[in-house]
Amino acid sequence: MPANLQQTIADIRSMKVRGAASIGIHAARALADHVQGLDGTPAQVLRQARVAARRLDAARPTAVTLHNCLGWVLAAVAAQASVPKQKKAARETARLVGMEVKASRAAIANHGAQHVPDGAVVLTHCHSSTALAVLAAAKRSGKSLEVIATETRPFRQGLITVKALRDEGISCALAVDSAVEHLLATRDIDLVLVGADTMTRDGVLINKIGTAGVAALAQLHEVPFYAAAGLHKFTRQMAADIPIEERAAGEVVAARDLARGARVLNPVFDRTPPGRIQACITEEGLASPRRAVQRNLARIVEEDAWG
Ligand code: RUB
Repeated sequence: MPANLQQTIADIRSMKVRGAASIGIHAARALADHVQGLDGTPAQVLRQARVAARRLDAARPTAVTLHNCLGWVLAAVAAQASVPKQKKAARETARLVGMEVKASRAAIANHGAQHVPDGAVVLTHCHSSTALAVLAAAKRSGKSLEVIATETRPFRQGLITVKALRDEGISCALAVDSAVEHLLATRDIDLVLVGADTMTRDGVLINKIGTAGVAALAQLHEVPFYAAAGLHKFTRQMAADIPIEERAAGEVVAARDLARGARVLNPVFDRTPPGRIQACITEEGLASPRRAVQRNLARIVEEDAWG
């Protein structure tokens, strides 16, 4: 496998590159770079690009942004009748994918910020660049806010979140995941805001493990739960058809600390049903999960590009 492709796959698998949006942008760029080195007829180039895209796609199976961003590059390659045009189209599409994902985040930030009340206390889970963009936009618009970030075991993305919040000058606190119910019960939390790895055809949000539980507890305490999800997070697949990635036991506990013979379960995403989601924050504004799905699916690239 060419070095760049292999390196990108390794970086995604090891979580050096993580978070759905960032994974999608990196993978699209790696695929476009790979296409630059391909030879043969246009059909052969397309075939080799599809093989590379499938390898990249398998690096993290749950976040559909990866699949969509790769699909956009493949569709551009498939549409060209000469190899030089395929290479140019791959390069330009990867660049556009990067720009669109960033523009999507900015649009979501604008809409979302309007729904964060001045003085709000917000609970967030994991590290989502999109959820953070909403909070940063609210802060920049002059609102005061306080954010409680869950630690998000086992990878502890909450530490990235609090660092990013602090860099934005947003007052924040870190809490262990198991404190969520207590915090919802005892603090005046105005809303819960998370990102999205995938939004499925049946309106289900797939996001970092623990999200579904946080949403259930938010519903119990009548705290609105929002998911920031741009176009590239949507898929025609149903939630049950999206595999939930299981990662290594060593991310949870060192082997020496675990009783011999005990197993470790490490599913890293879960499924939040639409009934627990007040709204998705999309590029067009707020919408119910089902409405957001209806709007976005029409724009998602067809699977033909994958062959
Ligand atoms: C990250 C995660 C994030 C989404 C959205 O999981 O679940 O909430 O990817 O992020 P991991 P963004 O750390 O396992 O990749 O808004 O940046 O796309």
